[in-house]
Amino acid sequence: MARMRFVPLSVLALVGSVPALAAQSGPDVLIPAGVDPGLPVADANDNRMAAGALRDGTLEIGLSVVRAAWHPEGPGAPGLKVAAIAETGRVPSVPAPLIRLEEGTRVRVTLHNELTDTSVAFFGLYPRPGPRDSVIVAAGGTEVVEFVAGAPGTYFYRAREGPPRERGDPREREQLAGALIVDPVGGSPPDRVFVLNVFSEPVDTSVTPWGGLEGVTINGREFPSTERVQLQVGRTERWRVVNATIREHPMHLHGFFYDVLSRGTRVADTVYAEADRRKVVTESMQAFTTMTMEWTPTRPGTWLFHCHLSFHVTPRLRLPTAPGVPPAHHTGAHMSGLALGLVVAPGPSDLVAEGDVLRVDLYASKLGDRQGYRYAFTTDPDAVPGPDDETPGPPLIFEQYRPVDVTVHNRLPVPTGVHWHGLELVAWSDGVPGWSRSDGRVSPTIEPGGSFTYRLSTMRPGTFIYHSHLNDIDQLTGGLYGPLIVLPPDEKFDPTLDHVLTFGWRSENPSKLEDVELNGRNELRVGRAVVGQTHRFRLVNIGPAGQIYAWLRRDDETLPITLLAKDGADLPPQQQVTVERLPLLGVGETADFTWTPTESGTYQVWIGPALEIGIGQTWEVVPR
Ligand SMILES: [Cu+2]
Repeated sequence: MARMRFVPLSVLALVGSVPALAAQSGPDVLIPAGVDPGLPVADANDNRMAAGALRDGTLEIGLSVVRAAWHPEGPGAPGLKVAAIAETGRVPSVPAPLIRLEEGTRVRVTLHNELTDTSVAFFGLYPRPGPRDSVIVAAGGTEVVEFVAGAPGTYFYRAREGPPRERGDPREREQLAGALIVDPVGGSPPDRVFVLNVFSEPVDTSVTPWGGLEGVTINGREFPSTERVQLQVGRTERWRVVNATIREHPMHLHGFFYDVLSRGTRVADTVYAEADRRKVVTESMQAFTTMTMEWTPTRPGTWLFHCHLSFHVTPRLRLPTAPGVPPAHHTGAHMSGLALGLVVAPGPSDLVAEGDVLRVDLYASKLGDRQGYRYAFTTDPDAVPGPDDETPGPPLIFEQYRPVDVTVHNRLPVPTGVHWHGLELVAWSDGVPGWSRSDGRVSPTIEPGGSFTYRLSTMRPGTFIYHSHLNDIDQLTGGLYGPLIVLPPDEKFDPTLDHVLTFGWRSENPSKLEDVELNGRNELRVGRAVVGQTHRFRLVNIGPAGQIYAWLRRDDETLPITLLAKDGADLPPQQQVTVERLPLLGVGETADFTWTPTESGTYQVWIGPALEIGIGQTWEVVPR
């Protein structure tokens, strides 16, 4: 059996992107700060107001494509000269104007292409469920599209400049996209609509430092210029999230779980029956998909909802202040891109604590041995982790409801801060440096030589993650992460039956096996199992990007595994099903599954983006 293989193609498989094209018209696209290019300025669109007007039962909307100045980082910051969509006669916006109407309503959209040098193709203006359709508007031309809104759901429409795209040239121009919401007759419960848009030139330059010009936005703005969403303890939120981009985004909510009520594509929306809803802290949204999520803030404080892909929240996304000048690193603004700040007003907290506080010391240390420089967490102040140690950070195993004070001692040459991913905890301990706050306290940036004590709550048994939330690309690929396991009261961790598999990257641009790791290694110790025993695997994906599967295999055959939990929450019984492989797991996601061998022999647990790409662990199963 081939133990492992890792081919250069894996870069694409992991990043889910394409190689950057050569810069084409960068200087013509960038608007330096303070320069007025004489174009209409595109508004950020918060999607609270729908476009058009009802006349005799028909929704009439005019949409115009115009050249505009778009400032993803907010007014006053540099901007981009882009095509943008306006409701005819109004200022253009990113995202494009919201189209929202009731099921069965007729809509007439008059499309004006005010660009004189290129045609524009519109997509998504058709009844759902699909089929896909498009309409091309000639340069300077007008077309009318008329259709009847179909099934209620969360959809989007978009436009594209120019002739049909060529292969290998995705031309990230998804600032020309907006939400299309169809409400049931009588309307929907109150909600918010958040649209993800991306403009990039060249394509996906966030994977290379200061490589190009990007606008990577939620409702038209990059963090920290995105909206501060104001929330109340106990008031349920219903959000429709539209990924109108060609990139994948694992959307992570800090401090709370959310229920996924629907998932949609370009042509259809699937509204889940209650039994099929998912409870998650991270939901991976593939290109051109939508979701509806519902959650209730049950604790006050300042939180985040963001894409967990490090390249989509890096300050590298910022536009250069002048051509050829790297973007400034604003003090305290260590994130950018796809992040929304959430502010839950003061109110009661749902946290429960039982028993004495457990005190744990965690040391963030620099290692000099393996693969160049590495960071690691250790719980032993004198330990110098060696090549035989597994996982960059040791599994932290806690008991449900027992409060834990973890003091992080920073022995690195750089500042850091630790996020307790998936834990429902007090906001000031959530670990986003300078951001997570409540009760007059804030998670700090822990400077070299400094320390900070986080108070953890362990509200549910399951598999979670702790990881640096500062300079993610550097610190996650450096190794500042580890698994965190919460066990029900009085349950002991049994390493013979309970196995943690933590997948990460050692390079921000992996091209070979040594650039990724499972439990800090490329090759794992052989596991031992006995026929009839049930083994639990806890898979954590905490690279800066990429998506992985898990398979159980024997020779060339894949064998079934049983799903148990997602992101730390046990699946409801009807979702604990047997599958041929673990569903695709994005970064910031965890999944637990079980395997009960029925026959002796040699098996393999395979983790990676494909059956040919990844890292396997061999298992020897002996008769009972
Ligand atoms: Cu993303």
